[in-house]
Amino acid sequence: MRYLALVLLALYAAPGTLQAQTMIPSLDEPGRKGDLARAAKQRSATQFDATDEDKDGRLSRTEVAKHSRYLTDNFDKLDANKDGYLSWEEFLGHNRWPK
Ligand SMILES: [Ca+2]
Ligand SMILES: [Ca+2]
Repeated sequence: MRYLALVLLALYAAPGTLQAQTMIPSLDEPGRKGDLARAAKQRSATQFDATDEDKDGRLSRTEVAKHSRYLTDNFDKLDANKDGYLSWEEFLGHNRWPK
């Protein structure tokens, strides 16, 4: 489960090209693609919420360091607006799945 989420994250977080964005199925897409998107979003949300210990809706470097090697190693790359926190969208690497 965790592995799949990371693979999806790694795939989708790859340099945020327009193409990568459009490859992400939207949550209301019917059928298998939508099912996968909804399941992946659910898993991502669970991981995000578990990591967001102070529940301020964003992930600090400290929170990330306790929970994810991947996010720790890629923090600077993922922190698109360089505010020192990962938002839900930055965590996902796209903005097609509103939280
Ligand atoms: Ca937080
Ligand atoms: Ca940020």
